[in-house]
Formats: sequence, structure tokens, C-alpha cells
Amino acid sequence: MKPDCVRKNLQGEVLARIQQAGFTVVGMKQINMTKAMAEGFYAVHKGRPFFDGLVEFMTSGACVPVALEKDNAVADYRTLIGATDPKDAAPGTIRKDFADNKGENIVHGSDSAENGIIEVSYFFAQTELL
Ligand code: IDP
Ligand code: MG
Repeated sequence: MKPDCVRKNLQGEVLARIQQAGFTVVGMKQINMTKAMAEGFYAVHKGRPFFDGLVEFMTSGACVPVALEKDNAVADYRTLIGATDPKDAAPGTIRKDFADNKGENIVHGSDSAENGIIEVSYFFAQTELL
């Protein structure tokens, strides 16, 4: 959950939707990312025109990283959150209902199971996971 989610006090509502969709919460915490952490997390987007704004946004307040588990997790989570830009997101999705714009879009989502494992290990030690 991104800083806009935390600022809007939507952590509970967003997490409830995720759990109702059948995901198990394997790990969860609240953190303030440093610039270096945000740059590293989004390194794949380095050089894109939105990169600096994205890092600024992701360090503008607390984030709530959540490690999730489910069969078909990546595809099902993408369906649940909707398109990157809330204007393009399907009705009833988390981003359609809560996000302001393409940059401030409430939640992150891993794009593959492989990257999901890397991203979970970016935020969580083994002792912090079920
Ligand atoms: P995703 O979060 O749906 O996987 P990505 O394309 O991987 O979308 O982009 C990562 C994040 O970078 C987005 O969630 C959004 O916060 C930001 N972002 C992506 N494209 C744009 C853009 O065109 N303008 C502003 N921010 C963007
Ligand atoms: Mg992505």
C-alpha cells in the first residue's frame, strides 16, 4: 500500500478487499522508505519520465508492504487492483474506487511470481513471514 493509501486511511478497507478475494497475509509492516530504497525498488523504471516523481511520491509518507499468498496470485491480484491508471481501471477495482491518478494509485503489485519473491525479500526478513 502506497503513501496515498496510508494518508487516506484506507489501509483497512484495501486489506479487507484483498482478504475477501482469498489472499493470505504472509507478512505486513509500516515503513518510511528512504530515497535509496524507493530507487532500488523501482530500478526497472529508472530513466522513465515518471521515475523521479514516483520516487518522490513513494518517499512522501509511510508505505505498508504486504506479502500475499494465493494460487494464481499475480493475475488475481492484478484483476483486483485494476489498471495502473484509475481512468482505465475496471469498475469495482481498488484503483478505480480509491486512486486519484496514474502516479498515485494506492497499491503496488508484483508483475510475476518471480519478482514477487524478490519484492517480498526486499521488505521482509524470514522471521517476519508466516
Ligand atoms: P503497475 O504499478 O500497475 O505495475 P508500472 O507500469 O509497473 O505499473 O509502474 C509502476 C508505478 O509507476 C505505477 O504504479 C505508478 O505509480 C507509476 N507510473 C507508471 N506509469 C506512470 C505514468 O505514466 N505517470 C506517472 N506515474 C506512473
Ligand atoms: Mg509494475
